[in-house]
Amino acid sequence: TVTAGKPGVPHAHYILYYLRSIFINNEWYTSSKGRTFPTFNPATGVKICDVEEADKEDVDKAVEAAKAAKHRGSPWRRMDGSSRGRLLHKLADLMERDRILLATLETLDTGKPFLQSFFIDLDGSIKTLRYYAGWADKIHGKSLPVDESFVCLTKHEPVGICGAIIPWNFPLLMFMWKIAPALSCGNTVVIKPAEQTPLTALHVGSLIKEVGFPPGVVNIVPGFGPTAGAAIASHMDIDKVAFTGSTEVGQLIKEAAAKSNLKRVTLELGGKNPCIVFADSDLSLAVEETQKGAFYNQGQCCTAASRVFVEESIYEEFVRSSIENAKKIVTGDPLDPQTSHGPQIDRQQFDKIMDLIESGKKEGAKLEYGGTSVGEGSLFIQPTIFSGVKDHMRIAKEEIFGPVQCILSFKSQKEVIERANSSQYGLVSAVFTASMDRALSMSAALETGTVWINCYNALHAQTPFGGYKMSGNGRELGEYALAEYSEVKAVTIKLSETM
Ligand code: TXE
Repeated sequence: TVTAGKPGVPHAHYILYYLRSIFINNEWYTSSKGRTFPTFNPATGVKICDVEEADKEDVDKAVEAAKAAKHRGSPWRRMDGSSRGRLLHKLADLMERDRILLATLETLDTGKPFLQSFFIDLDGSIKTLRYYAGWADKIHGKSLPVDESFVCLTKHEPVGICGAIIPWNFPLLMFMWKIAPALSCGNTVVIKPAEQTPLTALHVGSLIKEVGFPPGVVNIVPGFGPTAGAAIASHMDIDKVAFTGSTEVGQLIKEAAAKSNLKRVTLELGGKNPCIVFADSDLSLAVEETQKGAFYNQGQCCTAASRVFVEESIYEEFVRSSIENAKKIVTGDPLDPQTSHGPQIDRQQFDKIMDLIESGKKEGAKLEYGGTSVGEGSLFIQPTIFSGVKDHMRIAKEEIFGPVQCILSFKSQKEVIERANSSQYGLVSAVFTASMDRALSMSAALETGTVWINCYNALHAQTPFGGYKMSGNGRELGEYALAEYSEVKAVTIKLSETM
């Protein structure tokens, strides 16, 4: 065991100490296999530090801690909802206190521009905590009118131990999307950050301890997917697993859940999201929003606007304006406040994106802008625009997860609905039009969990988020997420006499 002193306001030595460790029972542990793994700054390729690598044994230890923390009579189990809410608010307060530190760590570990980390990731994370803090004492069942002389009450109880496996594109935000509703409902958590980006999660571990969450309520196991991740998915004592990542791994998670203890599963997977721009739309708004959708976070978003369908009559003008708009993007050092575009996360993702760009060129799409990497050996890819994209091309079908905007043209509303829906994915879509009538018919026709009208990436803690089809199962955020983290118990009482 590594015992760290009282955190207080974090200072450099303390941070370097705990950032390397596994967080179980509010203590810092070394890896039971004695292994570490490096985490790199993708903007420079320089190693930031080595982190203790959790494997199955460490996951088992974390699950034991989570089990003890939710046991009958434990402080967490006996805690009032309002007190749980206060702890979540206090965690949000400490994240506000450490906002610069967390945003800097997030930028170092992911390569995303600092101002985006500071304003978007931190803001979303803090708001998610506060939103679910508010719910903690408002989660309740119903009294049901049943036949004959019975009274039936429903109670919403925690599911138990919730496993969470999260990706590297929004490490802090995904951490909060998972733990905030889970804790609000009274569960305990074992969470695995992505191997590329463990650092902000570990700093949050120190804040969880400082806030005073009882030991074992949140346990953080940095490590790899096939080892620590698979151990969570197949654990017999984990009651639910929430996963965000690739569709392929989502399928493995569901299989592992089925083959172990039939734990509940929620999945937030890939997307190939259609944006439909009608000729009557505000063109500059549509250009700006669809491009933000395509390039935000270097295109590494499950919500990426990766199929932009533009009505034929405005197609050329739209492509021209998109190119002009892309010229304003500033690629560079993510810590520089001027920068709006950083590197991809790692070589594997970089190679996948470059391969798809090459396929676009080979299959006959017109490369209008970008299309190459920036500098020898770096992980930066220029924002890239293809026009003349056809539905059968790989870039129109596969999730690119990089800064590549594919612009297609369409003639009629009926046709574009068919084409937008002909995908295995169904995460988000967007419609740009001046007609609310058309916007509403389109929102009914599109097979996606979210439809944005005249906006893009408009995510709120209050609004449910999740996918149709192979984009996932279940919903995160909003009141809907509470159902994913609660069991419903029916208590039926026989009355001795009816009044
Ligand atoms: O994802 P993985 P990768 C998509 C995107 C990207 C592709 C591959 O298209 O190019 O997936 O990215 C853990 N059992 N998205 O390889 O592998 C892993 O350690 C249990 C979309 O990074 O799915 C990490 O914590 N867990 C996406 C998490 O799964 C396993 C975000 C995600 O990694 C595991 C990221 C296993 N067998 C990628 N294997 C989104 N929806 O936003 C891996 N993991």
